[in-house]
Amino acid sequence: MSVNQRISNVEIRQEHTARDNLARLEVEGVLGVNLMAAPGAGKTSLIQRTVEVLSPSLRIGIVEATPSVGGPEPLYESEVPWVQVTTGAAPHLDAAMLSQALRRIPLTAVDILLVENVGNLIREGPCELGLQANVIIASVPEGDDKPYRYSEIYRDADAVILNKTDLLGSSAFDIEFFRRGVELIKPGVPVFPLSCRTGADLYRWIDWLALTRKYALATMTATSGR
Ligand SMILES: Nc1nc2c(ncn2[C@@H]2O[C@H](COP(=O)(O)OP(=O)(O)O)[C@@H](O)[C@H]2O)c(=O)[nH]1
Ligand SMILES: [Mg+2]
Repeated sequence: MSVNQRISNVEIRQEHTARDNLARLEVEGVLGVNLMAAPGAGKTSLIQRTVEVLSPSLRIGIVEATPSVGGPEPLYESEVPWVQVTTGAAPHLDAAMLSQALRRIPLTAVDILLVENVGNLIREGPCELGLQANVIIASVPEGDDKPYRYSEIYRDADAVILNKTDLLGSSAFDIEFFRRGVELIKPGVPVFPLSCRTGADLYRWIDWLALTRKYALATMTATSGR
């Protein structure tokens, strides 16, 4: 078997597993959201804020992918279903790892599953997980050129968050340049500048998430005939 064939077999298996993951989420009426960002952009902070605002009216579950075990975890209230997955040398969480995590999360007690992917902006290997939405979190200290430099991953985005807007005044970040970059790569994708630290404009992300869950649920119900 050639190397190319082996690669494509892995991709086929991953795609199969991704579809299976999606089916498991949909049967339980769960919206799965893949949060992608560079390390330190604010994935964990955004999840914490989202839990604070939405729980318990919408029940959040969390999968946190980290390259290695350890750190001052868990970072969430004990009643929030939370599973940590160690990815080792893999650049991203993959469908098989997510599949294992889904077995450890009580999906019947979850409305929105937030998946904190490994901090990495390089799109590498089969990245399809079987989640319904991809969200990229950029942050002001990283600079305003990220959409131009990491266009592959921005192409996958259903929404883009610009975190740490509390630092805008003290940096040379040009928010219009950033927005133009996102628009160039993925026309029409919503951009939500906010601050997890101060809570400023957080509601735009929360509204989008709740609405996306509502539409996803309507689609799931229509397809499953429930
Ligand atoms: N100034 C500022 N710092 C933030 C904000 N959100 C997160 N941080 C800080 O950025 C660091 C990394 O945040 P974290 O959520 O752990 O990022 P992650 O690696 O993407 O999960 C922490 O020290 C946070 O306190 C924000 O809106 N403003
Ligand atoms: Mg984190």
